Amino acid sequence: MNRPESLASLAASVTAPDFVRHPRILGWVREFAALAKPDRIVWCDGSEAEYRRLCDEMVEAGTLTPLDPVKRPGSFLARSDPSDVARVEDRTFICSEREEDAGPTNNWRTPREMRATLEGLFNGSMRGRTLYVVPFSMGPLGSPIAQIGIELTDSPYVVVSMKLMTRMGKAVYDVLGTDGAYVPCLHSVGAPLAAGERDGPWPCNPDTKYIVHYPETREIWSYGSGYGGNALLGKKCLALRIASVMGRDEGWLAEHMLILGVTSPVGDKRYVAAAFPSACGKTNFAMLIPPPEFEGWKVTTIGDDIAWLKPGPDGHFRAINPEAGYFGVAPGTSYESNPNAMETLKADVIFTNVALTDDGDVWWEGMSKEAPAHLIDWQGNEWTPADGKAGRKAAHPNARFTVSATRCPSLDPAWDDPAGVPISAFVFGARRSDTMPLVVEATSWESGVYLAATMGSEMTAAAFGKLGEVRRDPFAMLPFCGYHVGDYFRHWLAMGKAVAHPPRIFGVNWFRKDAEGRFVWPGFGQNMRVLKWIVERCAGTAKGRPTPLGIGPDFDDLDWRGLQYAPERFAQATGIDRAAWQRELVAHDELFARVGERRPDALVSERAKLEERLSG
Ligand code: TSX
Ligand code: MN
Repeated sequence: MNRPESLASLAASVTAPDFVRHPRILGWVREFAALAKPDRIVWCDGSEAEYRRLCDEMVEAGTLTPLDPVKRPGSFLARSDPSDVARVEDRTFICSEREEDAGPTNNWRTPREMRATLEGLFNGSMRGRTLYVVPFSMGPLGSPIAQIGIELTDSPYVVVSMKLMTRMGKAVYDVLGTDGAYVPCLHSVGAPLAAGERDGPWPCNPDTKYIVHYPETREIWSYGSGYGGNALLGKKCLALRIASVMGRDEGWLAEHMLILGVTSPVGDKRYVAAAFPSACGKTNFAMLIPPPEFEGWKVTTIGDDIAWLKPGPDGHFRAINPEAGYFGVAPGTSYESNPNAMETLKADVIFTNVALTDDGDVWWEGMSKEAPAHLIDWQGNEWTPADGKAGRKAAHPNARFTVSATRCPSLDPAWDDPAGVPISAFVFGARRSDTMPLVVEATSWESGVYLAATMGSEMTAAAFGKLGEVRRDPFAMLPFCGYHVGDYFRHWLAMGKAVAHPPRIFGVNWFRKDAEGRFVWPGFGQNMRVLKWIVERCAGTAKGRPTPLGIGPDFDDLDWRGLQYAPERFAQATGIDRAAWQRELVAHDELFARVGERRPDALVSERAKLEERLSG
């Protein structure tokens, strides 16, 4: 951004408050302000007063609707522009110097070309708006595993969302001191206001969107969208795409994983990190409540989406949740599927694109069996159950809640521990009606990496590919890996040797179906039976038997107290269909062909061993 002429005019007028003692940050803000030309600059301090003031201003502007202060205290509804409802994967770019470093699964442009394009778009993009300077820590403040980012944005919705989702505020500048490292994040909704022009409730750019990552210089530039993963740059952009590159370079892991704690009745506590693609109920699993028969067993939540793991001094991976809140899919969330989430959502929530009830509360598909007799839908239109029967949804299927983790009843006491928690097991799950058994333990680190690399999930929405089709999603990282996926597999293989005690690796599948198309596993809280087997395998106290896919439990190896579950049903949930697995191996080959030359030989060898075991 070399624009000395504009710099000269605006730069001098930009000053930082006392809590910013970092000349590079001031220089960067000055430079970007000279380009984007906001009407004013606000240096956010992260205070409650600031949060309330911004919410009030957004109510005034029509961006937020306050919900009923008794039914949903401290909560708001936002309706996005109907064109700005999800991440935009085809507009997401990894701009490494060389195309081969972005790999076959990412969109790529040269940094030079992309910078020129975006500097053109950012030029004047904040006219009539406020530029907010948002300091945030991904992970506990000052943790050796945490990273700091600063987002410059013209969206107050982004500021309040960052307050809920990250450790946001002036304490970040104390960690940075006068010269600390941070990830610079630029964000504009791309909707400048002409003099006197009235703003809409959800400004964005309907025609032009770019979500851009520069992995070598660790920068993020986002233009045109105000929505979630496109605009809250700490989450998918920093904590996954940029952090995955940092992890590769520095010897750690940034993963699309929940982290949960399991405590046994005798107080043995273990932590599990688990990766699932979308539509597998990741948040539900992170907040699982054990069935009543599992008295004394407790599941606690560290995080529901992202895990950062570094080799610890004790030879175990130590993990933190870089986030401080949940940005979860609302539809399908209910007291049946996730009571802890429902309790979390009782107050201090920003809902986006859910339906509004007549009494000032929210509703979404799956919250209750019966829909209310009358609603305002996510686009602000009248809605009755007849519209639902005609296929019009009251809430957008990707409607979201944004809420602080501190509201979650199952929040783990160590969730904010700067040292992180030791991880005993990695779990990889996906939605498969066939092939993948209920649970299997990999017999080696390499076979576990193969299992994770070849993960595939059946699509439940037509958003990506066809309904029911299997979409390969290695490590659930396909849209989130900031570099070549073959190098990512190589990094995982190497990380097994970076610690004396690597976690055991498991595969799970809650979604097997029988010949009639019915789910064979009850799922939800009953998954505790599988989780118990997993942590007891780690402790060395649970039995299992070798199968072609790894170690699997026999019927008697799981705890069935309180559940009538026939051994025949269990056989359906765990059986290995060799013909289906032959087709699966072909699909693995297609994936590895796509990965190309950089696929590690160790995975080719794992594939050969798997085929041999399946035909043996
Ligand atoms: O979240 C889910 N989990 C994980 C919970 C800890 N879901 C919802 C997925 C959509 C996001 C599940 N759906 C799970 C599951 O374990 N299992 C299923 C499939 C299923 C659906 C309904 C039933 C059973 C299984 N109903 C009855 O058995 C009555
Ligand atoms: Mn996610």
